[in-house]
Amino acid sequence: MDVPCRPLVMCSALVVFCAVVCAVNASAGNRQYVNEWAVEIPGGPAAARAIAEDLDYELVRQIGALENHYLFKHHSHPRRAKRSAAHITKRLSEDDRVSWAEQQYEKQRRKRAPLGADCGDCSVDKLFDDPMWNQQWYLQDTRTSPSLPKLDLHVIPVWKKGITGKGVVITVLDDGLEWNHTDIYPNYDPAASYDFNDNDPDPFPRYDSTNENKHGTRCAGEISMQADNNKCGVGVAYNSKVGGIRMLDGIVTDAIEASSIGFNPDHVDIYSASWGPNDDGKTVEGPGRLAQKAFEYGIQKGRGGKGSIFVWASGNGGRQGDNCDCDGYTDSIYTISISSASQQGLSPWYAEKCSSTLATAYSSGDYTDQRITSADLHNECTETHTGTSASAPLAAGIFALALEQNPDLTWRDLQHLVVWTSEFDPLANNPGWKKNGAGLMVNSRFGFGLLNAKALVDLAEPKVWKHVPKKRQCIVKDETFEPRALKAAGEITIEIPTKACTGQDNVIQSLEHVQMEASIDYTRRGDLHITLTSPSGTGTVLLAERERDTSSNGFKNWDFMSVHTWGEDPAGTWTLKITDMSGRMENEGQIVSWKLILHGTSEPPAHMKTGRVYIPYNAVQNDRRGVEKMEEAPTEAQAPKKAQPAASSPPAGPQQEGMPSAALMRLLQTAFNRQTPASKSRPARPLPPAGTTQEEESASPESPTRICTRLWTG
Ligand SMILES: *[C@@H]1O[C@H](CO)[C@@H](O)[C@H](O)[C@H]1NC(C)=O
Ligand SMILES: *[C@@H]1O[C@H](CO)[C@@H](O)[C@H](O)[C@H]1NC(C)=O
Ligand SMILES: [Ca+2]
Ligand SMILES: [Ca+2]
Ligand SMILES: [Ca+2]
Repeated sequence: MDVPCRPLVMCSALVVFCAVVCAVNASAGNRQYVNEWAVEIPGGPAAARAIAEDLDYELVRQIGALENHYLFKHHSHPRRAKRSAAHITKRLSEDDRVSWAEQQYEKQRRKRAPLGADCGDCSVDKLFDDPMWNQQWYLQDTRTSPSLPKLDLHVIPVWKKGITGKGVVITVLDDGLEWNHTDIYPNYDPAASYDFNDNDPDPFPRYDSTNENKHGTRCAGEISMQADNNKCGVGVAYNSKVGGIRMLDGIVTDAIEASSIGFNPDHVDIYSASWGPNDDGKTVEGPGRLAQKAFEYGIQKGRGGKGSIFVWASGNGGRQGDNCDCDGYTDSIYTISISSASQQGLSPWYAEKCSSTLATAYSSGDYTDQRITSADLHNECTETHTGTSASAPLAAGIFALALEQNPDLTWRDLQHLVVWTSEFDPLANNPGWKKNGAGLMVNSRFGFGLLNAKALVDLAEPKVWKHVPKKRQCIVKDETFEPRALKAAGEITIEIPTKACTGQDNVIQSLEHVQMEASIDYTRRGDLHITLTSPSGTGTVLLAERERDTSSNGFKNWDFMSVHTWGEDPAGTWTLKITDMSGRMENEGQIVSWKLILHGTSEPPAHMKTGRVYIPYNAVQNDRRGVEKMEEAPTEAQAPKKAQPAASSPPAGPQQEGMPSAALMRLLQTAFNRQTPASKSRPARPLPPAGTTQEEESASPESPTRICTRLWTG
């Protein structure tokens, strides 16, 4: 079997081999076709059965929630083939009863988890008896002094209000769920679960010697581990219901993705996905036709019409120079794309940058940083869950808390809540922050910042929250546009004046997402750099260079998506700029077409009528155990922040550089926590050399294979 190259293989010794061999692009030539066809049959199930019988197929099932879409398995075609069976597809499509058919092929999908070494614990209060609660630094305040920077996601105050995820259903789209794990079982929801790899209702993972399929169970545990049961740790939404969709342990096709994304959308509230196209730094891939339809269906019909919540890990390709702008799942306006920050409040080595990331949750960082605690296969526990894989479920858990507080939130309400309550301050010591024209701090590493569960849930309170106004869409294009040539060292600037559909129903005065749909031919795709500047002057990188992307395939109607201009008034002149600074003078190409799609509302949402106020995160009241309040001592750690231009920087202001003294404080905090007497069994590990924590861009990269091997053996 071709095990080393299955998309499921995680960062292991095999990666060395895999990095070379698996780096196929998604071009048709490399496809592995399977004996399954997705078929659209307007006549419904009876017609589907009849066609299947007539043409020698097994009717496997409807594809997710997509009416009239069915999965057929051919009886006499091989399970896998290099070539597509065009004659079979043709016969199907030419049947009068069929409106569309496509043979399914394998998609390269990777779990977003670099493997990690062991990590010890730190001593904190005993709110729960769970043995690993002490290690859950991202859920409770483990500071030993109020002068240290506050880290946690501010969840405890929400729990203290009695909000713990009750009545909210989350499913984890992954490699299975060990549902009888004793820290998960009481919250397990079979109605939110299915196995699309084996086509049965039981998502139990396949065990093997390397525990390859632990990922889904770990992600689910973060959300819904039981509290106070003396087992493992505590889930963010420990009274929510959690299910698993097993879909990564086998060949992933468009039909399987769509079935998973669209699974039981009237029952499931939140879908958490910590996987995506290869993070190899050279893939450009988005949802196929069916997966895209499944997203649209979920948004329109899911949760009784309020819209399914799709939470997506932004990707782990940082060290491969990858960039989530090229991942159509994180880049979708329908997904809430979540990135990671380390315990030191820094962007970790694996994180990707892009303009579609909405917010951030904690995860692993350098060696010395603590990681994420969860349930693990074989009824065990782990304290070493890592990567953006670990961040997305934390976010999903926080969103479950918001949905318990206010079940009427729409998918757009939730995105607005995230934008409006995420915190800049705990991540302020990173470069790349800018203030947009609506006064929102935003960064392509973190979106609008670190999730603040309490602020989000408080704002979602039904008596406070007003649904955001109806969504409008205004498309701006230039009918007279002629393709324009682009060369190395050249630059194309396209000015796009717009009234944002003023005078029409769909006038937009307050932006949500912006999409730039473009087709670009270029001899070396990875050398392109694309920016979009809004009328308010917010400059957004829509595409950054990717050294490994040597493809000459360009972009075909690719939707570059940005949230950076959220809340701005889009009327005025936008500027699209495409450059190539690679110095490779042989490069050439053209921009063939473009279309600017503005999403937003005709009036500003109620909560935005007064501006966003940013406060230092330490001043966010600490409710540890609900009794003590941290006094707010002015400290060295805060001092430099006050001096930062952050809150008053002009739109699209210059990047801020790291603040060594605060970074140092974080380092000290980490060191200090580790030296407390209660810390157990932590193998002595040196702190990273000074400097590595200050600026992650310079603390860079061994080759990916080296880091993987090192972590594997470490
Ligand atoms: C990928 O696509 C390019 C064309 O863009 C092609 O030359 C190449 O053979 C394909 N396969 C791999 C493995 O790169
Ligand atoms: C869960 O189910 C598996 C497979 O049936 C079994 O081997 C395991 O012992 C069960 N675990 C628990 C905690 O019951
Ligand atoms: Ca099964
Ligand atoms: Ca527990
Ligand atoms: Ca990626």
